[in-house]
Amino acid sequence: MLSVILLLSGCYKDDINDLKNDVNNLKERMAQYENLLDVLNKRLYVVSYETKDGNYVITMSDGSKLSVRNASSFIEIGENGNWWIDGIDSGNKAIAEEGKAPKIAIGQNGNWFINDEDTGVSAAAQKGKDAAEIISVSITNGIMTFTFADGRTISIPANTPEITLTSPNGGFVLDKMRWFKVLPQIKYPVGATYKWLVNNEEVSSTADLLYIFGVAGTYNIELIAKNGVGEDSKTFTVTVNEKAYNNKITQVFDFLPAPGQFTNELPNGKITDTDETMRLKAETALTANGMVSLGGFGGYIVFGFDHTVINKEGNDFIVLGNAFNDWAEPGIIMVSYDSNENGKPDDEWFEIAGSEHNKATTIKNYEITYYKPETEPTNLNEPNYIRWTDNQGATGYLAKNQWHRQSFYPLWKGETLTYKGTFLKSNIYDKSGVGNNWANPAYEWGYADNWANGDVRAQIDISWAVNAKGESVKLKGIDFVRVYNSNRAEGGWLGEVSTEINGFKDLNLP
Ligand SMILES: [Ca+2]
Ligand SMILES: [Ca+2]
Ligand SMILES: [Ca+2]
Ligand SMILES: [Ca+2]
Repeated sequence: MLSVILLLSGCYKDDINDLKNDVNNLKERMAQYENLLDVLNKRLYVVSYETKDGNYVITMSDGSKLSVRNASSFIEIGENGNWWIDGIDSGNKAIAEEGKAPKIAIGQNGNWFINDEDTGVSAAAQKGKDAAEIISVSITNGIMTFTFADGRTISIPANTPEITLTSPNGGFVLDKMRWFKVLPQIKYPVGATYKWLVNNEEVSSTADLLYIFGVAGTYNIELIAKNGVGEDSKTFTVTVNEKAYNNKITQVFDFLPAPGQFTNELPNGKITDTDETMRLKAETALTANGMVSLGGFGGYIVFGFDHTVINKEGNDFIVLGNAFNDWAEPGIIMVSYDSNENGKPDDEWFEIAGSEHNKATTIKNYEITYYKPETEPTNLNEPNYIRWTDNQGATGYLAKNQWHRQSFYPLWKGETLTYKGTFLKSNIYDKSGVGNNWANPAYEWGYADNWANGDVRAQIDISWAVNAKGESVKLKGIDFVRVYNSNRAEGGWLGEVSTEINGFKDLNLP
């Protein structure tokens, strides 16, 4: 190759000397790049460095020495974690997934190649640009950075991540179906990836572990932290004890029905009641397998259990209601877990996205306001009973019906009540055609008080949960459930569509 160039050039001696010098320069530069590449590819780390005759001599973890004086083309790890070449994002990740180091090489055309792909960036010196001197070497957070006179830098991981994890003598002990949280301290976390193994099965890829054991036993846990330099790991054991739980609602945190024919009846409500006495009444009813009604659109309840409901493969729970053939009163189910560990439902909520979630007729962020009637009507079937307006520009009245003589408006509340949520278009229709037999067929799946409790379509999979942005989330378990009525509809003498709740069944428990 060289001889061909020399023969073709066939020029004066000076030119040939210049050319020789150029070639020698190129060779030197290439040798320096080869050294750098070697370091990057082998994922070595720096043990020491010194300055010698204007060069930086860096001793690597395998004992090899790297001498760097200047460079005119360089590689660094950018803030986005990609390899950057001469200030250009190559689009290739520097921190390899699955622990596989990216392959970096100079190709036959003189360009940088990453994972056998030509980046189109020349590794050779750029014309008219002087080679820059290294002016400083620093180590911060396990990253060694060489800074050149022109401000450019090369960064190399200098340390393996180090895990510090304090586990009690004899390991961790807890009951089954409880959150297990481990927050290790990581020294040199830059660019580190994590792997948590429970009995050799990978369960998490975050630095912290949030896990829940469904079955009693002894478990081996391992955390592996890895970066380009190397890896550290820690192992410990967790003893999970057997424990008997109640398969039912054990706590009601919040209860506010919307106006409806069972409001003030299921449970009983009086003008002297408060939010707290009503919460307690709902809790008393539901912990004794009684029933509460949520009233018209938006009426809600928030409840919890004496254990965490695990998201296992397939369906996980049923919110029990009183749906029967052709009479569904679908409630939207929200779920949450106690991420701040205070035992209260003040954490992020996720909606169980049932069969209606993405339908064109579904209205997200629906709001309805009900107005307290000034007096109770003398007509026992007063059609213009409780006025409502919504944020879609609609208005109307909830009708009174003779089967329920009490006030339909929550007696312990003020002049107006506003409820928010996702509005689902009701399936209600007049089956008889003459107004004496109404049907509200169930939605396909994913709601409360929709299918009969024994029907598999009443079962809920926690994996259907979505966040406020509508993105699917894979929760490991839930501690809290919120149900609200999703329909604003009336079926003649049957009254308004109002979700009933009379319990909860965790499909993990007997
Ligand atoms: Ca599941
Ligand atoms: Ca909480
Ligand atoms: Ca009802
Ligand atoms: Ca019902």
